[in-house]
Amino acid sequence: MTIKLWHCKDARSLRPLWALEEMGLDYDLNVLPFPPRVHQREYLQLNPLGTVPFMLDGETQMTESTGICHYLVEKYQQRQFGLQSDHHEYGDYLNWLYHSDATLTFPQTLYLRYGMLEPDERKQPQVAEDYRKWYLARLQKLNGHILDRGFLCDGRFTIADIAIGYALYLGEKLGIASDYEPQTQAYLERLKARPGFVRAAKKE
Ligand SMILES: N[C@@H](CCC(=O)N[C@@H](CS)C(=O)NCC(=O)O)C(=O)O
Repeated sequence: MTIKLWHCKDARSLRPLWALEEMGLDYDLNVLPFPPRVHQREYLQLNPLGTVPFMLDGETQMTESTGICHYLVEKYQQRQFGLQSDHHEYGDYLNWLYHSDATLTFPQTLYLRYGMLEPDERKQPQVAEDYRKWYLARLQKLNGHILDRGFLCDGRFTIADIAIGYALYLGEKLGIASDYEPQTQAYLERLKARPGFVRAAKKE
């Protein structure tokens, strides 16, 4: 049984795609036009949310990008990319995983929608600007943490770096990265230079 992943270029599905490449697991990739609920209506039969990622692994269906990365670590015993519950940084590791989407990607989607995707008459420049600033302010925790570290947890690369790194990468795609602090920009560059990231980006 091969893992199947549905993905759109530069979308949050890049998190599990990157994780699969780092882990060297077999998978089938389906790349969809964005947004799939408009350009690929039949996708809604598979995933009624119409969002990416969607992952199928046997009977397991998942729609949360960071949750899929966590699943892959545990299900496929990819322990070198995660932390176990008896590790003293385990709480920190989980916090970064949840932080990645609930705190960082969330304000970016409002910036993207009301600053870029909506037709001109529905654009909301004030909302876009407020959520751009909101996102940059929420980077405060990362900015401090990464000052004297190469990676987020345990001094090594884990899926926490994939989850947070993707949020930084999306910010770059949205043109917000010029406001990143130097240590945060350097962290993003380190992550993008990884062969696993380069392979994932090519598969898009
Ligand atoms: N919390 C989910 C969000 C998934 C999501 O909203 N994905 C966006 C792309 S980044 C999407 O598919 N949008 C298309 C739409 O809303 O129709 C995750 O982290 O995977």
